[in-house]
Amino acid sequence: MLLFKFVLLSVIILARLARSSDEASNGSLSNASGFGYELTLTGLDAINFSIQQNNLRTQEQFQVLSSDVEMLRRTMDNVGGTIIKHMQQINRFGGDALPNIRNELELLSLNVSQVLLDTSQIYRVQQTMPTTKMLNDIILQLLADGHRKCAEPTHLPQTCAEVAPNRGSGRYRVQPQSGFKNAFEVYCNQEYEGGGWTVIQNRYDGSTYFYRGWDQYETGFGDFRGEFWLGLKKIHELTYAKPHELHVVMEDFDGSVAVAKYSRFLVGGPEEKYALNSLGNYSGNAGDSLAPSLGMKFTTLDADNDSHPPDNCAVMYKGAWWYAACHASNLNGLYLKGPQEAFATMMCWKSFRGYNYGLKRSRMMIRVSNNV
Ligand SMILES: [Ca+2]
Repeated sequence: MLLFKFVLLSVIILARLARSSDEASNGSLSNASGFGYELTLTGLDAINFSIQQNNLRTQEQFQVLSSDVEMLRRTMDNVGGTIIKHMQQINRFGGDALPNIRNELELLSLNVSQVLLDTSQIYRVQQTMPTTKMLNDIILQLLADGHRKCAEPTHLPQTCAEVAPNRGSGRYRVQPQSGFKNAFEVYCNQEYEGGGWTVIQNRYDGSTYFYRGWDQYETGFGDFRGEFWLGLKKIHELTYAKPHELHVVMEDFDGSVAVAKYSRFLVGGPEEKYALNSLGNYSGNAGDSLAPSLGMKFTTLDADNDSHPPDNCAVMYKGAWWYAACHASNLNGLYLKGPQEAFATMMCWKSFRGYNYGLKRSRMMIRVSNNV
């Protein structure tokens, strides 16, 4: 009974621990919540082990008592047989057989007392059995809950800015708005200007084809280890969850690097055709060739949302962009190397190398901005 009370008390304490751990994970999302769960699970494992041991002991005890009862039943059968034998002796020999019969009866009385004692013990064990099973069920349920909660990610960074700088550049799962938006994978650049940058576009050798349709530009394509486009939906979610700045870092085939910086980069949602709703202030040495795109919807070869009535700018200039009628930059255009006779169909930035030059490298990176 004492053991039962101890186990029940432990379960209550651990349930409270689990609940307070829940509250912690909903609140500050600190490491302490994970630690609390580990503590809870360790405690639950210990109790579960203890319960199983107790259960085993009870079952063993029950088996021993059952065999004792069986043995006593046989003894009583024998005694019954002996009484009948002595009754026959009394009938045959009279009072001479009485002392023997009295001894047999005393033995029988002792055995019956023992049987009664053992039976009441068995009854008590049986009474505790459902309680043990009930506790086992509670423990198993708590353990299952604990394991489920541990399997779920308790905290993902909202953006690359929350990834510790010393973890280096690479792929990370982010959740722009905790508990509301879906989590997804991004590539974080941790070297450029202090790190914390989410790369939304990366091109440097033309290995990935960029002249693609709406669905591809919406969901993203390419490979984080190489060239890629992150995807308009993710860019929208990131820039709406928190204010972001945009840096466009470009390089030509002569080794010159130019940067265009925008203080507030904001891309609308699907109902706005991922319009470029804000750019903020421009700075840098590449010149502002994104200005004509401000307020424009995104256009792809199969979705004409530009302000050029007769034609689709994406088809005319072999890219996908926030075209107006049509552009001063075309960073998703064809990968053509250096000077070209072709006009503005390549990956170009008008104020850096003009409309007839295919750039070597283009990287568009966004980072949470504190200057808004
Ligand atoms: Ca058009």
